[in-house]
Amino acid sequence: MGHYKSNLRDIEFNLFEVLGRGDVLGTGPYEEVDVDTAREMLKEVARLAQNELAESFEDSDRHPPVYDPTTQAVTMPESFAKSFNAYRDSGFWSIDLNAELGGTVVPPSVRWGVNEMLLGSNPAVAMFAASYGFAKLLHALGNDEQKKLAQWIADKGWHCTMVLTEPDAGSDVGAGRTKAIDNGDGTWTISGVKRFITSAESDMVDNVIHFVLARPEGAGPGTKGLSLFVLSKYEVDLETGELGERNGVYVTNVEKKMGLKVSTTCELTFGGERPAVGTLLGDVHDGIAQMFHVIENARMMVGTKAIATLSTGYLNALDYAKQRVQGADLTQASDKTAPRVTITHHPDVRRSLMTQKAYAEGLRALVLFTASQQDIVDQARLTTGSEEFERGSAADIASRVNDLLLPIVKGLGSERAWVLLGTESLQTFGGSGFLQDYPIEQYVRDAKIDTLYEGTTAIQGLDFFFRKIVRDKGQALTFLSAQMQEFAKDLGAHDGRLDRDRELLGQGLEDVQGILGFMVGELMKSDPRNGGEITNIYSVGQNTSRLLLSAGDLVVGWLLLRQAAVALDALAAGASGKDKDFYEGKVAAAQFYARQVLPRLSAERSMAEATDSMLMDVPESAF
Ligand code: ST9
Ligand code: FAD
Repeated sequence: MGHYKSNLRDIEFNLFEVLGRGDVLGTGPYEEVDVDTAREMLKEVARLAQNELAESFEDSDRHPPVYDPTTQAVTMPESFAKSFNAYRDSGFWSIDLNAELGGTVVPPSVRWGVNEMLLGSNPAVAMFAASYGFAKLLHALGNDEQKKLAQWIADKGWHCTMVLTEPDAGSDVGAGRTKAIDNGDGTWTISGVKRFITSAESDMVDNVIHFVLARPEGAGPGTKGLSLFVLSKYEVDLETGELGERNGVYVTNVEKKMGLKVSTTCELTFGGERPAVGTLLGDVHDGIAQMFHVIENARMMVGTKAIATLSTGYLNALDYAKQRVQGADLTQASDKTAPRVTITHHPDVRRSLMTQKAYAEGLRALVLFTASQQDIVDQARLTTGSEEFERGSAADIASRVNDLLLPIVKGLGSERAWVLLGTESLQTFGGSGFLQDYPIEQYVRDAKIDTLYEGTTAIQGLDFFFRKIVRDKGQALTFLSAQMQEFAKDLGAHDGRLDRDRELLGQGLEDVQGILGFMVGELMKSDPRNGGEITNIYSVGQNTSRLLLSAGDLVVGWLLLRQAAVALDALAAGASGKDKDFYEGKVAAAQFYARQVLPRLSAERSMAEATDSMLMDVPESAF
């Protein structure tokens, strides 16, 4: 057994008891996988995640990959290669492929349920194995030759990379200077240096396919001037899959990092001894939109990684707390001879554990609810073969809601997970949490990256407000808010047991609407067309991260209370034994969250409404 503790019961509760995925499985495009098969799959992945995948987690942190600058090769820790091969041999990656590439078609919700366990157990395995998703994308967007390459990626398991970042182009991808020159024969020569590229080198497979944003000569500025090129480390005979000549794309450094050390983070140089030659994806210049198919998936992946880590952090902390005896019960504190108790008896430890439980389970609910929106979109795509949905149709709304929730999954998931792992999960262990005897210190180091890559939290906040709310004209937000409002107003249901919490949810919704209202007001005041002053936009910018996190906390509260309602029904129907404990835990977590977390939204609103130009007027030299 390794470090990883899965929460299969809760994943199944979400999928089958709350989200009703039984209605989707075994029918239509998912007819090959029914509920029983999905449950078996999840059970086997949980076993794999707790054993073969988790086994190398610690060793590959202590003995990270070694880069040899003379050969530009990387030697991976043997233990990690073993875990990676165990995943490859398991065949579960086939759920990331489409049917044409030989995949097993499952709804996205089941895929994210599986992914959670993979990401919680050994996130770097999931990163390297993301190549199957790239194959699917290449097959969907590529020309005939690229579709053949996609099949080889799927068959051979070659690694794939997403290549955006440059030394001077991080959040600002549009500042990228990597250049592409048309060779006039269907190929392009790429030159430049990219940095921080995940999975660009290892010794576990014999080829790597890079998906690279570069600017064709003469193309315009910004992201819209970028095109997406596909470059193989080695030339590939598309009929046989045989590898030929080396291409001129070289790993010129591998970064030394705070955590997630076994995931190789590479500097990639295009050109040198040989030219770096590739092809234009789908023969169209639409790079940033094409890359966003990858980015959307990767943002969901990073959020899920963070949440999965918080969940195993909490479960490890819980185990420790149930065994650690320290101090007397608070009611007997003055009696120096009172029996010593396990720390789960102390109110403050209970507060900490319940905070971890509520967030871990609430954030999981957020991932799987978001994935259930993807199910609707995916089903429509597979059934109609079209990417375009009628305005106002179920698929159109689900697609917008998914877009709205993605920055929350990524932004809130990573922020809450990284902070709570440090302030609560590690803290539960006392001084022992600081040691490498337990996995928590590694969780904290490994999870910090989640707030940074795939767009920092600030970028998620900007995306959430400007693109997912303002540009969407609030359609997805209005749809979701109506559902929350309806739930909040359903007083008296379940014998009124959730009434107080529903009211707190209603108040929270009002507070988040208040923050949003303030921001929209400032946005309007910044519009010169209405006689506004452009600098008022700074008051919006001071609050985008706040809005993202506040709206996220609210949605999590709603999802937890929905779960509590399902749990109360199950209890009323006579649940017993372990099930009874599980459902009671659900109700407790939701009520705790509603009472201890949601009221903070009122303070967030007050702080938002107090925003003025003061911060922006402070001279830089005064900082
Ligand atoms: C990284 C990797 O950090 C870390 C981990 C790697 C893990 C391994 C890989 C796993 C991948 C798995 C996936 C497999 C593939 C699956 C495929 C399945 C089929 N949504 O606002 P504008 C587009 S990588 C959609 O003007 P700026 C849109 O086309 C590095 N599209 O932006 C838009 O045009 P329009 C990660 C969006 O001011 C166009 O962009 N780096 C969205 O020019 C321009 O939009 C980052 O994430 C969206 N939300 O540029 C960079 N937003 O408007 C972070 C934009 O006409 N920085 N588009 O529709 C940003 O995101 C910036 O906001 C910016 C700004 C670059 C977009
Ligand atoms: P900057 O963009 O310089 O940001 C610095 C700070 O300024 C941040 O706090 C940011 O939030 C803030 N900031 C910047 N712009 C704004 C703004 N407009 N408004 C408000 N705040 C702002 N990239 C790839 O292309 N492929 C990969 O596979 C990949 N993997 C990575 C793996 C690791 C381990 C790391 C560390 C990075 C990886 N990246 C990858 C790059 C990653 O996506 C970037 O680091 C990230 O997008 C941030 O860019 P930056 O580091 O240049 O920070």
